[in-house]
Amino acid sequence: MHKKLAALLLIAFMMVALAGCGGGGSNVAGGQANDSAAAQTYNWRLPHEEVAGSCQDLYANKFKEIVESKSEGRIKVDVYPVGQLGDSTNQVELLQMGGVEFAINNPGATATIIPEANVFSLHFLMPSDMAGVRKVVTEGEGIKKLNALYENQGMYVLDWFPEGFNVWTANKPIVTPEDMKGFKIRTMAAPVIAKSYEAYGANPVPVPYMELYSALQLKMVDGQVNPLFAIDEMKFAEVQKYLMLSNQDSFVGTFAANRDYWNTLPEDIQKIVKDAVVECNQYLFEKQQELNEKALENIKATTSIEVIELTDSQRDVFRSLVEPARRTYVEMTGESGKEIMELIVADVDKL
Ligand code: 6CS
Repeated sequence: MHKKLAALLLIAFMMVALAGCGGGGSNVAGGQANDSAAAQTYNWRLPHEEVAGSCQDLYANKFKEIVESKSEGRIKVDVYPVGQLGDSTNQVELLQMGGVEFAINNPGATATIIPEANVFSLHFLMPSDMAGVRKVVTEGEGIKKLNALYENQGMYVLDWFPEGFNVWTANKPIVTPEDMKGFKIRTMAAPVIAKSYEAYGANPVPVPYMELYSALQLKMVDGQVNPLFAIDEMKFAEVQKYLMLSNQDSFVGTFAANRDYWNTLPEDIQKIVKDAVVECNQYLFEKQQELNEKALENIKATTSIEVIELTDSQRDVFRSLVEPARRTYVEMTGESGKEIMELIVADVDKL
């Protein structure tokens, strides 16, 4: 209760502070009203939680570059990396409340507000190749339904993009569910992520991303789960002994606007944004592959971590334990979540 109050106060404080550094516009966000619509300028804030050069940062800066150039200076975007405006949960609340115009988040951070977003935390649900994941999150029927739920919550989703497969790092080898028994694994704070690891016998612990390195170093947790690029850039491999290429689920990012602000934008500006997003999605798709490949090479070359590639039959044993998490997901989300999950399963088959 106190924590929630403190978080709301923090967000209210940040919204007041941000009102000073944005465009100083007349409504929710930073659009400045000038004499004519054509002369109107826009100053947008775009926070994300990753470090410079990461997937979300590359996406955000590509977006900035394109919209600033296409609008011939009418749009200015300020990118706030590394959770400068708060951790992923705060960022979602800021976006919902109009404290920022745009933000990059991920379903792990929206899963308590939109339980259906937990669908991406279900293991072995999405395709086993990134091109397939990209198709499901950009062209599928399931994602359309999910986007409508984001819109009900004040967020207008513009894009989803894959950032790579999630893999495990640990202080011991993990190749069977037996190895997970009692294992303290740091996960994002989403109920279905926790349930998935509990089904393997592990003890999931939520820790903010920015505090994870020290939590691993101080052995407050035994391991964690993230894509390779994050493990490399956040230096988690320095403080872990084993890296398991487990690929049980994929990490996807969400690029969204504050819904009410989005609805105030004229069509030509919305078009610049929508066109930019198509380019950013293609750009990031290539970049995430490059970043994740290079990350693995770099981790091998610069740390003593032992890399273990799980075999198909080892992954199948984990796959056989996914039912409790799927049940929890359906219990939490009811018909709407069930429908989204079934649509995604159908999308996977079709796409
Ligand atoms: O594990 C996390 O919390 C985070 N992981 C990534 C790859 N991006 C941001 C996110 O919050």
